[in-house]
Amino acid sequence: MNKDWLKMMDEKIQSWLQIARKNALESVNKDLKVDTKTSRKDLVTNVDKDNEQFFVRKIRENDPNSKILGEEGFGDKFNSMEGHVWIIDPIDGTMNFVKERNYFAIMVSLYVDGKGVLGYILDVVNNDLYHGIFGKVYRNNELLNKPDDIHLDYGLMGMSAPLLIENAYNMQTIAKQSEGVRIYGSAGIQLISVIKGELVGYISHLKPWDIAAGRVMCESLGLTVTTIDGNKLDMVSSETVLVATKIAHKEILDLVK
Ligand code: 2AM
Ligand code: CA
Ligand code: CA
Ligand code: CA
Repeated sequence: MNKDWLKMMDEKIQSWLQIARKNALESVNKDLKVDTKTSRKDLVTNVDKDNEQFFVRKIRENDPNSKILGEEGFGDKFNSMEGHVWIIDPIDGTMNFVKERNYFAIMVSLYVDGKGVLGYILDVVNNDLYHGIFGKVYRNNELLNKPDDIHLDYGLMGMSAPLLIENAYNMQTIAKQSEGVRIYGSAGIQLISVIKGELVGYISHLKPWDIAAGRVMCESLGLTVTTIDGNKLDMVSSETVLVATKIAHKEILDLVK
């Protein structure tokens, strides 16, 4: 992997994220068009589509032989992680974006032969960029330390509402064992909290674009990222994902049914 090329791409991605951020903040106050996808709880806006098309165009200009996986379908169709694979979530937390105008993120990552090499989560409203490159993780330009390897019973646990309500995988027992549960409605914002050590972990049913950028950073920080069965993520399937400190990850796997 060419370090200079990655450094150059890092600068470009950061500038594209700022353009996508501006688009989101401007549109939310004037011309937001909201549609439903699979259900009334599954929304898409013109900003999700515009931002994804923008990233796809920029990536094709800069890395023409790569494959692109984007939530809104402007990328490519494939099922192998061979070569350069860019993964885009143009607005993560679309429901929050529409209803709260806060707590949403823009996420981009690059995997090379299945290994995460670049990962970006931009907390749009706070303009806080978390990014992983060369095995290190930064909040804006500040290097982040590894979070403490804490136990489940001394940590706040991030979850998704449907899993907790349905008690899928014995989720309510995991919730009770933790110090408390937090549900933010954006995988990206939840993963930022895990990266910062505010949450001991996070469990949600996720698509590759929900976890791709966060995974790069979590693994660099010594956190464990697997499926809820403890298996490796393949980054092309939809999975129930478990991210946690090393110790809590083991404790949670023991509670999963
Ligand atoms: P999204 O906003 O990019 O769709 C809470 O809804 C979190 O789960 C968000 O990060 C959301 O990402 C993600 N998510 C994944 N699948 C979803 C679905 N079918 N409906 C709503 N949110 C989904
Ligand atoms: Ca969506
Ligand atoms: Ca998402
Ligand atoms: Ca999205």
